Amino acid sequence: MFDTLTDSFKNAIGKIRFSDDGTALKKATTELRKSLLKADVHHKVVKELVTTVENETRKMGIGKDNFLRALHAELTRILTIQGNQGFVFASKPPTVVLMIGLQGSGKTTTTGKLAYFLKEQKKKKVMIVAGDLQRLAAVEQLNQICTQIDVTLVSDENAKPTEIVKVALERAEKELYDVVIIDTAGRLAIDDKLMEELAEVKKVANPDELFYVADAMTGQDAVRTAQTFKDKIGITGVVLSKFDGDGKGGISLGISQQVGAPLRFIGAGEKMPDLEQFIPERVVGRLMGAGDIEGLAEKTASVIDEKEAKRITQKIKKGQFSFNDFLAQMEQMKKLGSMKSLLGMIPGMGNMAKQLGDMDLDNSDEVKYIKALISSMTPKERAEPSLLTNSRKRRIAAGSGLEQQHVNRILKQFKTAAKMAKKFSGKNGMKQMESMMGQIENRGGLKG
Ligand SMILES: Nc1nc2c(ncn2[C@@H]2O[C@H](COP(=O)(O)OP(=O)(O)O)[C@@H](O)[C@H]2O)c(=O)[nH]1
Ligand SMILES: [Mg+2]
Repeated sequence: MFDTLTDSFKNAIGKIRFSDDGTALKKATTELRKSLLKADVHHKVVKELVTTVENETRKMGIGKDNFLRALHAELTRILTIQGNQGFVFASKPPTVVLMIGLQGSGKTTTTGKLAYFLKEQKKKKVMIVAGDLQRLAAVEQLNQICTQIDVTLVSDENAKPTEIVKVALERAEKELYDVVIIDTAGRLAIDDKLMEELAEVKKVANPDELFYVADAMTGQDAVRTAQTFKDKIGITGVVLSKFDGDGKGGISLGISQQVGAPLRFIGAGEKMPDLEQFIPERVVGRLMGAGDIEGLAEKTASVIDEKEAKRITQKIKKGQFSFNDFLAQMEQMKKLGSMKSLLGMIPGMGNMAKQLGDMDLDNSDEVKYIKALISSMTPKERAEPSLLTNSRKRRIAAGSGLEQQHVNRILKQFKTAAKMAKKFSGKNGMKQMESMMGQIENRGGLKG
């Protein structure tokens, strides 16, 4: 997710080889400045960061460790803006969130993602309110999202946004909702009449949070527009959407400072799980190549049922991993969002994530074939892969519409995977895994 930025820092750090070497420090800061600018970090932010890092390193004594220390401190400082971090619940529920921003910035999608995050990871009762009633399509879009993630939607195409909000809040209070997220109408550009309407909605909603959704692809434009929203309505947090489309990611470093409100979430994909909390401390770790173990643990723990995970681990250890377990695992993986974003959180795996690209578990052909194959098996066959004789394989091939050879290949892969899993679940499993990954990376086996 922060590949380009992480590379920038790595390159700069690499320039400092010896202690007390002023020329090396100059080289490092020049490299840092150049690559940050190239990554689209705002020039003022770059200047401040580079100057501070240089001065602080000199003060502490030139050397790699002190350079790293100074960089760490400065990154933390520029990312930490006064205000809430991550998602903060109001002392008295429901926590009311108003989503604002330009049309097409990703408000509606982010509304759904945020609801999904709160429901799945924080186990909260969430309501979404359709405050964008200008377009029928907008309500329909929210309808689809809410059905998909199973969250209550309050909407009424014949009422004014302020009326809907009033009704929704009364209901939220009565039915003990934890969070109410209000999606609002888009504006193509700053428009006085719509701003007034938004101000009215704000008055009625009395929100705990005003999240400004900025499209990362529009870069500095998003930041400039934020200022107007801030002056006219107010902003308590920024959500950066479409971060997956912004190859450089530099905007994430400057936006909190520039808008004067903390960056709270990053959206990196069109699917509901593609939203991550932006916690400065953790992000700095990732930027400096140390991974985000806390973030990963949080994300995994919320979707993986602990008991189920234990059960599966036991089965793997005994070599009893079945097709049913495989399907269950696939479902859990899907909830975790893209593989790529997960890999990026593991220390040292950032490079691999970059090479891997996006593995789409929903739409990959291979996954579709495997599912077709498994659904053509009898329950007994699913539970006991060793039952699969040649005649059974022929029947399954016919049933799933796959070639016999293809069926054989998938089954063989499955067997190998189950064996590997068994091996890795043993005592030195993690070590073996690491050495294997190392080999792959060294060979460049994942490139292309
Ligand atoms: N790739 C990608 N697309 C996104 C993301 N967030 C939103 N979109 C897409 O951007 C378009 C506009 O989003 P929408 O939520 O309707 O914007 P709104 O007008 O502000 O409500 C839609 O096609 C979304 O699927 C994201 O994080 N990544
Ligand atoms: Mg919308």
